[in-house]
Amino acid sequence: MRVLVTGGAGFIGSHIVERLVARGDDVVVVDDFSTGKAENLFTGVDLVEGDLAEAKIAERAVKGVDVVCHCAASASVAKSIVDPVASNAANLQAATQLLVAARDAGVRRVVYSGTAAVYGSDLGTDTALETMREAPVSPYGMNKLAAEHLFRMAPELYGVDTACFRYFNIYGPRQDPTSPYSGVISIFTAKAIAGEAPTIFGDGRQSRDFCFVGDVARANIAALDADEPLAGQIMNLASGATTDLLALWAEIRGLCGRPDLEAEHAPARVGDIRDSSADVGAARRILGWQAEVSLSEGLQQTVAWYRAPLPHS
Ligand code: UD2
Repeated sequence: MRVLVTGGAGFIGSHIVERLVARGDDVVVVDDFSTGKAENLFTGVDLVEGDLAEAKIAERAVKGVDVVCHCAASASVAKSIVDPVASNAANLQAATQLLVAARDAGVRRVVYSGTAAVYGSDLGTDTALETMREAPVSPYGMNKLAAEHLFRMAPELYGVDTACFRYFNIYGPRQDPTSPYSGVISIFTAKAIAGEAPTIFGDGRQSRDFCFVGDVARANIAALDADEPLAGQIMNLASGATTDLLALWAEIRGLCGRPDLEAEHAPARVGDIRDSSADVGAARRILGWQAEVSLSEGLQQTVAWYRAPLPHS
């Protein structure tokens, strides 16, 4: 099977590529290296370098391809607020261009990496269910929701089967800790290893559903492999368990051998949501998928990788 992974040099995309290569699929990656990294590429994988929002890049990428995992995105909420035009291009225009190219090339299925940001901040303490009304509060969430709608319509309009994931807080090896908006686990781990105090925004009692990247890659493969049409169905991808930041930091500093390292506290981030939890029934019903890696197991693997990033080929 020839599989295109858009954003395949990025954090989540590279984990999908790793699994596809391991089982002998023919893989092509399209990446513009805006956040992807050359060291995340695997040997034996074809590369199309460029911006998927350009028709000729999308057309080259889908040539001869059976199925697609669409992971390419500009994933920063904060950056999208500063530059909504760039977010629109990376998150919506690129998706549209990809879908048109996929339709014209006779691609069988596209699996879309969407986001929990589509739910917005008015969930309160409710558990996010795919049927709830979406209310994004950033250009990022809005663009990702619009692209999700497009992929939901694609089976009907274009005869391209699709599945739409909504990722919660994904973490694991290869997540870049260097931006202030990097995932909190990558930041806390890098800080603990360096013996530096991280900053906890707010009282640290806010909670998130953290899901290990290997589980996310496995869900993508299950969607690629599904025998039945997936017909644009939406599925939260999350572990089904939540943790607050104080407990998270306690676990990470322990694993890093810094049990006494105290975090600094700063005011809560503007727009930060208090609690984020996911209903995980849809992915189980549709794909038979559920998260398998517990937070402590995933954190161990993550800490080990940040201590000694493994080269791969
Ligand atoms: C996640 C997604 C985001 C969007 C959003 C939707 C990630 C990395 N981001 O944002 O793309 O989908 O969910 O709701 O998955 N924090 C600290 N100290 C730090 C960094 C973060 O206290 O140095 C806090 C932060 O204020 C927040 C929590 O940790 O309360 C998680 O932050 P995050 O940036 O990892 O993810 P989140 O949930 O804001």
